[in-house]
Amino acid sequence: MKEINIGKIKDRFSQELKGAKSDNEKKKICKKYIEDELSSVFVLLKNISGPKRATIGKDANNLKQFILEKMNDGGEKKREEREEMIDVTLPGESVKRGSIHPLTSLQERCKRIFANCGFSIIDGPELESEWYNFDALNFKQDHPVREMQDTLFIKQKNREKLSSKEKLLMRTHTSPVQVRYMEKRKPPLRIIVPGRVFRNEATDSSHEINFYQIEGLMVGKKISVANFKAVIGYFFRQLFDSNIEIRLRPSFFPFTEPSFEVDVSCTICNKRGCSVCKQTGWIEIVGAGMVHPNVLESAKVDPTKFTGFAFGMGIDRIAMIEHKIDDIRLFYGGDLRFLKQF
Ligand code: FA5
Repeated sequence: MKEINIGKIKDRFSQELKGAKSDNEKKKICKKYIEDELSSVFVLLKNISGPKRATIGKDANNLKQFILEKMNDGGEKKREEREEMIDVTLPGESVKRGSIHPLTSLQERCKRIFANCGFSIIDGPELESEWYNFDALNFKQDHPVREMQDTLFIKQKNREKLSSKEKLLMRTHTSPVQVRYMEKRKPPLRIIVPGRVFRNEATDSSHEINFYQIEGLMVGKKISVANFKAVIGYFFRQLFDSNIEIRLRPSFFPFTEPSFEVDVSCTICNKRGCSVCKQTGWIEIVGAGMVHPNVLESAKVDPTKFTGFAFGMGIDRIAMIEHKIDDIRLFYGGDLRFLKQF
């Protein structure tokens, strides 16, 4: 009986395949080896017995697998080539457009309203000194009133030996810019200061550790609470529709005397009470008052000649009222499903 040598068949196959000039020719060779050569090997195998039959059978099957893989090679390559081709007739991918963050657009609108009443827009540093954030604003050293605003202090070497002008913190409000500005410019003056502020406090639906304020300051001769009421009333009428109600409540700030807070009726629950307004029907938006004489003096402004009002309003809270958003944390979560709505 003719000796079966699978190794030799494989060599012949490889040799022939090398000489093939096209995919078609390659396919034909593969087919020939599977259908003719290997088929006759399998027929011959029937007459062999014992371990020899098992070895040849295994080798023949491996060769069949090898030839089948070679046969698919051409097709595989073609598919890859097809995938690499660029179909210029396909429609292009649409570019996803971003949108302006609701807090940014609200801040821009607020700036425009105040600018229309003659207020200049001023900037100040977020990394502030204890002097401007507290001392110059009549927050007495070691007085519990400093705890009104939980502060993020900056770690500094030998901090206890530094003066309050050198000790650094993240500003807790935009009010330090009042003093910074009055040191440089003399009254009459009208400014607003939009900016980011930081507080070391627990967050909830209406409190964040990082939020935005707009500070307002108007100083001149005979400036009174009546001027403040007129300005803030005008501002809210411009910003909201007339359904919004506003109320002034007496309050306390070390840097204003008298001091008050401005509340706006809660649009989220229509004054029925909800988690945002803490069931009161009102949301506190603005802290304000007549600039304390000590603050004017800190900024070298003569309190016997000039008076003024100041206010600080929370932009985030206004945005919540405007868009009926019941959790301040949504502004900072970066969830595009939320942000895309604006
Ligand atoms: C102040 O920050 C004073 N500097 C305001 C001021 C300025 C008073 C000038 C007098 C003269 P207050 O801590 O109340 O005050 O904050 C002012 C406003 O910021 C609040 O009415 C509220 O709208 C907003 N606000 C305060 N804390 C938070 C917070 N954790 N998250 C979001 N908004 C806040």
